[in-house]
Amino acid sequence: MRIAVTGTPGVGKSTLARLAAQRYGWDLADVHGLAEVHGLVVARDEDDDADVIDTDRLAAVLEALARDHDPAHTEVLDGHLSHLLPVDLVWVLRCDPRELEGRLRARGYSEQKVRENLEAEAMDLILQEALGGDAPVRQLDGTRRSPEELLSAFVDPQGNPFKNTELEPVDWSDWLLG
Ligand code: DAT
Repeated sequence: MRIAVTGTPGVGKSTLARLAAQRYGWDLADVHGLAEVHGLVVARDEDDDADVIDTDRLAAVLEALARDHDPAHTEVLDGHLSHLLPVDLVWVLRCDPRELEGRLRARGYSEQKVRENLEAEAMDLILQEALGGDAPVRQLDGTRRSPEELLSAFVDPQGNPFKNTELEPVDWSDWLLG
C-alpha cells in the first residue's frame, strides 16, 4: 500500500512522513528523489523557481513498481505532487498561512514564491486536487499540532492509516481577504 503525504510546501510533510516511516517501519520515498532517479525532472520553471516533474510518466513507473509489491508492504510517498501519483490513501496536511509564511521565508523563497504558496494553501488547492483523484483523502490541520499528535490522529493504535475518515475543515478566507 502507498500513502501520499501531501500539502503546500512547508506544512510539515517530510517531518510527518519521516516520523511515520520510523514509527511503523514503513518505507519512505520522496517524489522529487524518485523523479530524479527515473530521469523525470524534465525542466526548470524559473518563474516558480522549481523543478518540473513529469508526473504522468512518474505515475506509470510507480504503477509498474506497485505490481511487484508485496501487498502487506506500506510505503509513504512524501511531496506536494504525491497525490497525483498512484496511491491508496492521501493524507493532506494543512497549515495556517500566517504560520506558513515564516517557514517559507526561512527557506529563502522569493516574495512571489512565498505569496503563491500561501494563496494556494488558503484556497485549498492541494485538497481540491486530491479530492479529484481516486484514492480516499484524509486531512488534518497541523498548525497547532506536533508531528506526534498528527501521526496519532492519522493512524489508529493498531497502525491503520485509514483512521479518521473525516476531512478536518480549515478556513483561511479571512487571510485571503485581509
Ligand atoms: P514540507 O515537507 O511540507 O515542506 P517540512 O517537514 O520540511 O515541510 O517542515 C517545514 C518546517 O516546519 C520545518 O522547519 C519543520 C517545521 N515543522 C514541521 N512539522 C511541524 C509541526 N507539526 N509543528 C511545527 N513545526 C513543524
